[in-house]
Amino acid sequence: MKIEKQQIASLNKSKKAEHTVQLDFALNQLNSKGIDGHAIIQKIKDFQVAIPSWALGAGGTRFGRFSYGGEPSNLHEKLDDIGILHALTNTAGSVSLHIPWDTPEDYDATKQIAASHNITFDAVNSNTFQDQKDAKLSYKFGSLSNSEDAIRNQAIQHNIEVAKIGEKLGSKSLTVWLADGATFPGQSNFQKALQNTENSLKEIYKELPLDWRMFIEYKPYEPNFYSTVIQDWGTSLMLANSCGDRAFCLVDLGHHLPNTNIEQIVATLMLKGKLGGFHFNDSKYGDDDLTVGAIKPYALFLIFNELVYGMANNANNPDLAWMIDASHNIKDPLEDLIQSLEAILIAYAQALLVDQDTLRAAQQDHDVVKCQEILQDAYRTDVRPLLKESRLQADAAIDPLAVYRDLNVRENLINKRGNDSIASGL
Ligand code: PSV
Ligand code: MN
Repeated sequence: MKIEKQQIASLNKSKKAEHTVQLDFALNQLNSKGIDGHAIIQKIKDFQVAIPSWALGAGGTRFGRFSYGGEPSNLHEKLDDIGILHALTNTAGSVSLHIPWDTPEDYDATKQIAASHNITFDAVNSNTFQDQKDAKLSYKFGSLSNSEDAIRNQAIQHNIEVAKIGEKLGSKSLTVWLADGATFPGQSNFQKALQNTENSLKEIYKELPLDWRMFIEYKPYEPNFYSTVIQDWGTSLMLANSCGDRAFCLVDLGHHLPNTNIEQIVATLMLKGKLGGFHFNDSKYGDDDLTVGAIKPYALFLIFNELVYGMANNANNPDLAWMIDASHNIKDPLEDLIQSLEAILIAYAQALLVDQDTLRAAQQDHDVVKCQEILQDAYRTDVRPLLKESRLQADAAIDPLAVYRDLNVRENLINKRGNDSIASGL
């Protein structure tokens, strides 16, 4: 299914009058504070978030999985779904492939379909957290950290292969996330596991094309419950530094112990020019993979405040690879992704409103009350009319969720693909 611009334009018509009133109000409000709302609209319009190829079907937990119906059962259908998201939102302009779940069979056809939806290929993700069908050796006790040379080597070769696949599609980065660790004390030697991981990552890094980046993702626990080899940002930074200039840390919002100050981590990594990738989701307890902004929207805003500050002040930090990394267990995955994109853009736009100069002056004066007022004034501003306008200007939907429902997208997908098609992934 492909959504035509014309269909969106005609549904936009009914929302236009109300939108114009709300936009005028928002622009005037910003204008009175000396903020150019149009510049913010442009920045929102330019912001693109990669959609992971594994997030277009229903996710699940270890207790079960409930299919959604109409799920894409191959890569091309997944690209079609991202095309729908991009047509509606103008924010989902790239895909992040997980290999081997979504290895292309016909590269030209895959590239053609992606191009027809204006979708580019973002970071490719390797997978050494599962044993693949034809695998000779098992990752049950680790991959890049494994104590056995042959297993480490298999995992290294897989990562190199994933980069080769990405190269054929125009990707420019490889994300490595390891499930390696230990479930029980004494199970593995911490020092040797870390050393093996460092050596393995260096081997992979050495083979990457010179215009590629490597992102090293960290996570404190799960699937191993006692220890994880790359457990935190410090370990990730240490490994990135030892690999070289084109290796960076990747922050996944769900990969922190409760109450971790993620905004401070972001600031630290950007100061050092070492933040490369970012995975969005939200959580209450652990790596819950819930819709970003659903549980802690203020924390998301504070994180974006540091990201915006870093993007303006840390020229040594590269442009970030943004990606949604959530699991859609009970909601329609496409609706959930639309909600995610909205939450991301809201937090981004609010962070753009922060008056950095006044904040700096208030910090210098140790005026703590004023500092808080500045942040909360930005956070409490309704920026949704700016998001709507950015979409309207890009021929996307003023209200993507409403258009999605008005066009009966899910019903159409079910009619075409059936009720029990299953998307690959977790
Ligand atoms: C691991 O929890 C993770 O966040 C990594 O990014 C994986 O690639 C992704 O989820 C999907 O399994
Ligand atoms: Mn992730």
